[in-house]
Amino acid sequence: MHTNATSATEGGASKMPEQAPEHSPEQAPEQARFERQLDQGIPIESADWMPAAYRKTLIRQISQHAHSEIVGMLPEGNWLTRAPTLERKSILLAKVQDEAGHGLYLYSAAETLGVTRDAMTLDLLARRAKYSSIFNYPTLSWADIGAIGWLVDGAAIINQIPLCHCSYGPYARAMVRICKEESFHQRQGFAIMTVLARGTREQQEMAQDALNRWWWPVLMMFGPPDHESTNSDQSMRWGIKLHSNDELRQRMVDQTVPQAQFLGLSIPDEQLAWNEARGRYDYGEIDWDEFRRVVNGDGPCNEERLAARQRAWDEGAWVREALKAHAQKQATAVAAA
Ligand code: FAQ
Repeated sequence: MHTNATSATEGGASKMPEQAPEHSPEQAPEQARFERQLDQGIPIESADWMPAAYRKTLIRQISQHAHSEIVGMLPEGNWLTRAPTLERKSILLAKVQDEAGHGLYLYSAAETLGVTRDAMTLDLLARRAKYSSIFNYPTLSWADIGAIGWLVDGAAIINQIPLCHCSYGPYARAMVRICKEESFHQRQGFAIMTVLARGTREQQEMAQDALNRWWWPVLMMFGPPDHESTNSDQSMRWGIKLHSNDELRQRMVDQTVPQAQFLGLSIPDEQLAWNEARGRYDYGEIDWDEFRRVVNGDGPCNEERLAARQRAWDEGAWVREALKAHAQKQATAVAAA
């Protein structure tokens, strides 16, 4: 079993390439080439020289993104055995499996930066790495499955379409397929909400209750307000982030309000109003204390989510052992041939 407890982002991961400090005179040509690639929109590839801080930021963001996809299977997984029909169950099963695939593409993209998947997982389990705040909320009714697809996948698309054009090639390419699949996920969520919103009074109430509980946490998914976003400036200079947290959050509001109106549901925000001058919606204050609490481990389901990931890690130890033993056996056979 892999027990390396060093941090992936701190450079402790076993395969992290050695690099001299940034801007050393010997690396000026590489630095210049890197800057030129960014300016010309030429993707940075894993074999290219890159500043150590760029590599570290990518590992942080991509690994956290991968963890989010995997932890994100848990709230919906809760409803696989409770889906109302066989058709709904098979659709949900396919969606949850897609999220597993997204996690795998993203772990693979991060691995091209020289970090191991084991090191990333151990960072998550040791709470050194984050995952999206949204997955620390419970799924209390079937309508929550609709709300997750409609709103959480909807937010994910808004955040991730720009990432298809980010500066790091393997991340950008992984995002293309992920976004296509998220688009199906969003539609299936909206389809669930449509059925409920056109259903009995009780179903309409379920749909409204789900929207009430998910709306604000979904807006928090985009990260802290721009003036508190510690990574944005640098990540935007590097072309890792193409739009600010607040800009993407605003797009989410503008896109979702007409959809809620179509469903006959009300957004739980008394300050929500169309601003003619801006051509966008104004919306109310987000509870950033709640965001910070959830990100720092004190959300409704943080303990449960990490316990599930820890269990999967422990129970998967024999698979990792078996894979290693098989690889060793093959290497020995090749050496002997
Ligand atoms: N939750 O300086 P910034 C999905 C942290 S996938 C937790 O603005 P940055 C698919 C942030 O890490 C959803 N932590 O950070 C799906 C940083 O802390 P650090 C995940 C958050 O990186 C659907 C600190 O706050 N998507 O939904 C959050 O420039 C349905 C300061 O923030 C991605 O990961 C948060 N919400 O911008 C799956 C997309 N927000 O690391 C299953 C890729 C911020 O310095 C079911 N990631 N923090 O210690 C990104 O676009 C960016 O990383 C942001 C944050 C926009 C999330």
